[in-house]
Amino acid sequence: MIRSLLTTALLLFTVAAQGADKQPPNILFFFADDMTTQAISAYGEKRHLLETPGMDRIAKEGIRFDRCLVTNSICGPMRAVIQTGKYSHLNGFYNNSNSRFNGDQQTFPKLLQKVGYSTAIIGKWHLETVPQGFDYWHILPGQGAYYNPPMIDNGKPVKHEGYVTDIIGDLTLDWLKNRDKSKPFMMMCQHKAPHREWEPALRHLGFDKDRVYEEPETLFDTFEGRSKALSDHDMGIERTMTDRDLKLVAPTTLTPDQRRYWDEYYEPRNAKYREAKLTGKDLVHWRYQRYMHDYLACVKGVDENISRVLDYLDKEGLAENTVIILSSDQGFYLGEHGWFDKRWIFEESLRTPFLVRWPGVAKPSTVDNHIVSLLDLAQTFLDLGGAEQPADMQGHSLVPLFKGENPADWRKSFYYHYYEFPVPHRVRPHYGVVTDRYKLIHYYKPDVDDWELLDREKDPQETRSFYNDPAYADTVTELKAELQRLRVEVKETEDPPRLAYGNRAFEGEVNPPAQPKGKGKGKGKGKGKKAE
Ligand code: SGN
Ligand code: CA
Repeated sequence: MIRSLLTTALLLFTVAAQGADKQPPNILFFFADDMTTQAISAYGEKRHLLETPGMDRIAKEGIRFDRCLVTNSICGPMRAVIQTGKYSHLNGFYNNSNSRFNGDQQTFPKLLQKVGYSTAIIGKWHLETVPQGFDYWHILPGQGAYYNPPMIDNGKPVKHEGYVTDIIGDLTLDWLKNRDKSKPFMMMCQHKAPHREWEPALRHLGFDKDRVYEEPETLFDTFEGRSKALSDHDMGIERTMTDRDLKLVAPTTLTPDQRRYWDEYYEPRNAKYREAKLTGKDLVHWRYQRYMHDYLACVKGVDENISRVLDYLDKEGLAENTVIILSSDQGFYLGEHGWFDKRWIFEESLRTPFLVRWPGVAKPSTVDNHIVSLLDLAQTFLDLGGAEQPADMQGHSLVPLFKGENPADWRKSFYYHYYEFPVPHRVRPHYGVVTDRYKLIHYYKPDVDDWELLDREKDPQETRSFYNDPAYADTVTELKAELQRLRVEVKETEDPPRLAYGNRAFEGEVNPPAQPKGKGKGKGKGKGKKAE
């Protein structure tokens, strides 16, 4: 109680210090699911896969962080890390298969509410239990659907018509327009796209005019000399992609009108594909092209909806006092190592996009190379809001970096731990230490006990392990000591827990009850819209 009075007093003091008319900054957090740096033009991907003017605008008017890392490269777990500012072993949410978020624990939105913020979350939540700490929540149950998605509006099941990314954009704008204007806001606008099965807005089908995308150099990685953990994966373009992924069958959620539009684009192309009877590498080449069209079209939808919201902030004079942060729950493989999906400690899925705009504070067109993490977000949000940062949170506020400072004691190494196995994708649990140059990795169960050392300077594609190379013996010794130091620091000193294997499907409380046929339609705000 005393603490909360003190924080309120601090907030009032901050308001006074900034001038009576200036509130603490609003925070607008754009989040996407599985959106990787290779798909954002501001990150300068060699393959030039897509133009993203909306996101690029944030980078141009602010800071592009080049080494924002995740602690556990998968969806639910990273969302729990963001809520709590704690690693999975302390917040209790290890994996998508068996975990449920304990919403009674300390989270940043609850603490922001206490210092007078209005808080909202719209879009993908994926933490199974009911969101806490939000004045307004309007979320997708579970993974959500791309077309005509059911959603849950503050506990009430609703059915929207249209395309999920546009609906989340609309709901975000509606909330911004109707919010309590006497308070600063913290809005989490969380897109489902571009998550598998990468289903684009109908208006974006064929957006690339059948362009042929350059392939990554490691599309046919053989994993020679690597742990069995890698070669035994189940996330390959060749091995794992399904007819649904490849749009050889249509989703069941389309209306008949939408389905006609869909077939018009895919059917002639699919007919050609069937005729060609591709096998081996030719089949992988074809699948890669189809994957790129669909994934990138989904990102294009996200980009357009970010632009819409940025334009609204400009129009309303809100841009000036709103900190924009854009990120994703992890990176993603766009064919590197022959993969899609995420999970690994390797660069494409360890690193996640992180763009920040803070007019008048963050210097435009800056690139920052500090090792930062989504683990830092809770404290960053609290710091921005003038709230106290609880001592048991495990990150660091990024506000000094936003201001262009270069703290001498900033982290030089980072601890990572992934747990989910065997389904989906058969990626064996592993933990490790990451520095600017190296990664030391331990794949520890159930049927492997392998170490690898990666040297990004010598081998940027991460196709070799130097662990058994005598020239690296000292490096291995030093990194093992650093790994142990970090495990003590983050309080994961026990042997990794033996989590139950298996993929129990969850029916969380936030999943709406099944609706009788013909009922519950058209109740949502996206009513009457086409999925385009
Ligand atoms: C689904 C996907 C997987 C994906 C997980 C986790 N299969 O199971 O490919 O790895 O979600 O994704 S799908 O065929 O149902 O799309 S996450 O973003 O929630 O972590
Ligand atoms: Ca994800």
